[in-house]
Amino acid sequence: MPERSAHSGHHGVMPVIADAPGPDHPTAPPEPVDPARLYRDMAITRRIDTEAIALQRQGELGLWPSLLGQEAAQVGAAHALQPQDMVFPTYREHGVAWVRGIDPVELLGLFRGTTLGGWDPQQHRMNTYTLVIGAQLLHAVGYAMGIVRDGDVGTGEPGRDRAVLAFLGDGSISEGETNEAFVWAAAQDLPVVFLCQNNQWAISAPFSVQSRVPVARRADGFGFPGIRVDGNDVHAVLDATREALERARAGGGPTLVEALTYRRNPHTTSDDDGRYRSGAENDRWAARDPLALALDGMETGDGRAALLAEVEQECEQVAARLRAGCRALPEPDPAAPFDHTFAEITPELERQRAEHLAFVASLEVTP
Ligand SMILES: Cc1ncc(C[n+]2csc(CCOP(=O)(O)OP(=O)(O)O)c2C)c(N)n1
Repeated sequence: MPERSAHSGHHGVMPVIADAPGPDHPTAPPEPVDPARLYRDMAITRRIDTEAIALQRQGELGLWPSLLGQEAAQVGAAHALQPQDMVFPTYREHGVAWVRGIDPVELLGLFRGTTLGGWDPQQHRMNTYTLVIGAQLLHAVGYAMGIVRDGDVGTGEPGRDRAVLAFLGDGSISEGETNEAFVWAAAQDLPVVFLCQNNQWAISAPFSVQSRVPVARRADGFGFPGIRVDGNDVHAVLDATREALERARAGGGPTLVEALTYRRNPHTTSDDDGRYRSGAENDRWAARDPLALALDGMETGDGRAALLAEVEQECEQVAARLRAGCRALPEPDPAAPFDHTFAEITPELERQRAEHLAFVASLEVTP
């Protein structure tokens, strides 16, 4: 498999938005990412998604938000990260979690109702999912302020300068929190990259009712660069996000990257998208499948056949682990939510906890 040469940026950038300026400080040329690695991560991400949908259908999960079609946007963006960077996801970033080294079994707990989190955010430098639209962007901005106060921006020391990558959906741009986060990031020149996966639907609300201009153009009004890329082209997303993160680490402030893509499955397994969109639209996007596009750019022949066989085997292993791991997820301790509310529990919470535990105990079936 030939190494793809390092991209200098702008590959697949869509011709809508003025380009962002280059990094304020020169940085070392980025390491090329092996296209085979990108394909593998996208294929495994898709398999995690498909398997989780099957688990939901079998009653093992209450709900699953599918990412079908958004693999390139997520895997491309995640590969732009340095280990020391921090990620703030929504609830659909399964591909980012995979690249960040999170065991996919840990993604399932939230949707099985056994945990409110699932993994250690510090260990993986990726916060847990949030279901509240836009909330994570204020957390991201707060975290970026912390990075500045720690002096970890613009030092030029590799491994020290850090940035935040915060994910949002197109529906999120209508939220107050999102706009507050943009204002604050701009006002303080914070090291944060906002990555909007514009999958064109906020459940049943089409993008046209959210905005009269493309997402990326909104950045202009806040005073930082906005870049729109083909979100189904993994290399385009990687290049744009890498450039934006490098600028952020170097002290060049925030960027909004819009990855234009499409969610080909319903919003979640509880949604019926046949009620609000056409199969023809879905077909048009299926023809621009991110995995197929990534393969198109690679060499054909024995190398490709070997890669596909290897990836397929790995997908099978991940899927088997997911099935077994899901059923083995531990039942939550009913006292846990009380234990994590305050550093010290209050008398009122103590009373509520006792009442709650007595109620849970009353539900237990005695032989
Ligand atoms: C503050 C808030 N308002 C409303 C909702 C209900 N809700 C859940 S998902 C969603 C649509 C989100 O769309 P988008 O931001 O485009 O993300 P996507 O699901 O398409 O990835 C809404 C309105 C919510 N979870 N939080």
